[in-house]
Amino acid sequence: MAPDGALYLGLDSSTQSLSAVVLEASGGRHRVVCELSLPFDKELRHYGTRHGVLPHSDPSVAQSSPVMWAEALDRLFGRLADQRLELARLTAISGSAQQHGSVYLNDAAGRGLESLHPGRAVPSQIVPLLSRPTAPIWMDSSTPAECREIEAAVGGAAVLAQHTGSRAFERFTGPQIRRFAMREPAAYAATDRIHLVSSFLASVLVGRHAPVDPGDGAGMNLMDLAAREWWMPAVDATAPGLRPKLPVIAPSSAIAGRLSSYWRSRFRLPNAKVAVWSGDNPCSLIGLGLVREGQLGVSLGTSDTIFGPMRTPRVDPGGTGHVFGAPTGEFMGITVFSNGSLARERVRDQYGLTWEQFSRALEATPPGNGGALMLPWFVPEITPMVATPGVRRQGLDEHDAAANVRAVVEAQMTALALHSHWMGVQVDAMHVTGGAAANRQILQVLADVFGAEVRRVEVENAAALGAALRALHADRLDDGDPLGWDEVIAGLEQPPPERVAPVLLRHDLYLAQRARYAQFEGKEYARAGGGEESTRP
Ligand code: XUL
Repeated sequence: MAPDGALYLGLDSSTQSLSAVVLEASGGRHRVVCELSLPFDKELRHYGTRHGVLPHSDPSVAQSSPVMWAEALDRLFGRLADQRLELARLTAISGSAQQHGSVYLNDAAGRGLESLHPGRAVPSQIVPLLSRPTAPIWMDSSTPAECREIEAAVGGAAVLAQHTGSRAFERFTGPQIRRFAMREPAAYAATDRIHLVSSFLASVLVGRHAPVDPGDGAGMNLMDLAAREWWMPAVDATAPGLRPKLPVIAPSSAIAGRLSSYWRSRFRLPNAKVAVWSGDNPCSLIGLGLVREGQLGVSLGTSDTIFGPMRTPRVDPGGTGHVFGAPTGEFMGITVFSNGSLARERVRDQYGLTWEQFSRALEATPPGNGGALMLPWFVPEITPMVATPGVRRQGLDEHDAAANVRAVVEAQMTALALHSHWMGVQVDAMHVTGGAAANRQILQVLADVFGAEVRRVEVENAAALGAALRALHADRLDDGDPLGWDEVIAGLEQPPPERVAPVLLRHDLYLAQRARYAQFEGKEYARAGGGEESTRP
């Protein structure tokens, strides 16, 4: 049992913001006592990001700034120190981060991280440690050639998927490393360590190179999923001399170190433990309380994702989904769509609507939309892979605002159902999080499309909450007083979730619509050049 009064901090460095959730333990239970968020565009304007991404002339390139992420950490700790939280009780910290993004450090980094000076803010001290000033992130789709090269070198997409959990994906770290190594060989040669966003930020906190966990490591196309070790055929196929540049892999419940003296002196923090960080999706799995196969989570955020625990890894034969490590030590299946809230916002803005009007438009239109369909590819899509964006409509009048609102939501929920079938999970209930989960009309469409009850937990940030729960779990394990994952989840004091029941008649209608949507998607995907799919597993 966690000591009474112990505080556990979960951080989430997502695409658009850095958030924190603080849990307090008491009488064997734990409850959220503080939630904070720091949006990058607004609070760190000097980096010039839009939705957390640096502007670039090539729409397929998406990069962000590792220095900005570190500065956000500095600011957030400043903000936490102002919360009257008695941070002397801070026992353990863990973190979550957007997956796949990579940070390139030179050989001064080991020493530099260790000796950050508490009298000077972090940015100027991080800049000299980078061998590449920017970090490619998950929205980048500039590496189709590198994907094909890596797949060919290991014996094909199916072989890569069998070992690493996914065929090669443009945003995955391996193809991104290959592009950098081939295009900027001198900078690559000057790179001593390549971190994920998660392991980079953990390193900044502990003052030395931190490990990667199997959850985030599986998003690299470089890790052997079963062995939880680097898979050398993929490492060799990716870039020359890559192996020594990769961090070690450690279980997500391991302790990476203690808060370095920089954080302790600058913010008067105790010698708190820092548990290994993970990706936002593995962390959301825990934040939503999903620790048993059969449970499914949906995150409606910048990206829309659908995921669930898996006892044993089952790879998607269609090649669109992924298998990652789960923080429980088992596995998780996941499918990611890049046209999440960005697509919903585009429709809202195109018709000059408020979110309130968007909801009313959903209410005012019939389920099934009179047969009208939309493929909501406002930005390059990951599932299915469509590099050149463009919205497609079938039987849908572009000038009809309400019908377009319903079409984008039905398309997204239908795509979630269509592309999660491979997980083979018998769905009992859907656990939903993310900004758009606040919209009851969207949840109703989700419930009707899946024919399952939808539960919305009130916590704003499931990934940060999951990270805080992981910190608690890792701390107990480290103290030789381990808690089972069921106990960790059951001990969380939370308001009961909002429940939305499916209307079964509508579910039948949506089943028929799903088949039509699949046909439309298949046709347009092929037209967009997706014929390459024949090379996929
Ligand atoms: C997962 C993915 C996204 C990012 C968003 O594969 O690409 O969900 O993790 O933060």
